[in-house]
Amino acid sequence: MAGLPSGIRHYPLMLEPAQQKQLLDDVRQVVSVAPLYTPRMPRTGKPMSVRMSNCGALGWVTDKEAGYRYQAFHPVTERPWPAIPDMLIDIWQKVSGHDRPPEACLINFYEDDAKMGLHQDRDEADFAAPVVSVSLGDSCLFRISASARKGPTQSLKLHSGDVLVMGGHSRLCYHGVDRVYPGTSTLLSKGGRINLTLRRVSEL
Ligand code: MD3
Ligand code: FE
Repeated sequence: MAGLPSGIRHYPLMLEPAQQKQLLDDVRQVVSVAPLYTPRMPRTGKPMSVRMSNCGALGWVTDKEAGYRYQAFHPVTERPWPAIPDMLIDIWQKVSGHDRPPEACLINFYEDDAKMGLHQDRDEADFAAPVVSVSLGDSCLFRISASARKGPTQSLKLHSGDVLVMGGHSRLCYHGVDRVYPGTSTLLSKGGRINLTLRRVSEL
């Protein structure tokens, strides 16, 4: 396959190491209020290997009983999500090409053996807005399909400080994380990978 699917943009090392450290501090502050929890698949209740939290007006959550959804409060503490850190709002303004600020920021934490199966992101009412993703910590092997159908895929390594923007035709492409590469970053002293995804959820 030649190049990335149209509408996807990769900004390698958009954040320099000092900015990565600042953003990591911000994320630590968020998860001190809104702790990482283990999400569960709809119906089966099978735990995901990635642990999650959120910041912003809305957060993406999943559990056995009610499945995938956005809600304004943490599923365990039942407290509202903390605000999205300014650095992430600035990144969204630089790269999204969208007038309105992000409503949701999903925080995914991958330990050495965590992965995320191929899926589409379609729990948002507004597919006109892109999804903006920021990676911190260990590198990973990311995989994305060529179109909004299951079919040929291509792989891309994502490293700490990389930003990925999925807009236009790429917004509904299947994608996932096949593996994390332990020991590839010193940002997190105990290792692991953090991915932050910024989104619009509601229309207009
Ligand atoms: C391509 N997260 O949270 S980020 C997710 O690295 C998710 O944690 C992965 O997939 C992670 O839903 C991938 C990059 C990403 C995010 C959203 C996309 C790629 C995307 C939406 C459409 C197409
Ligand atoms: Fe996704």
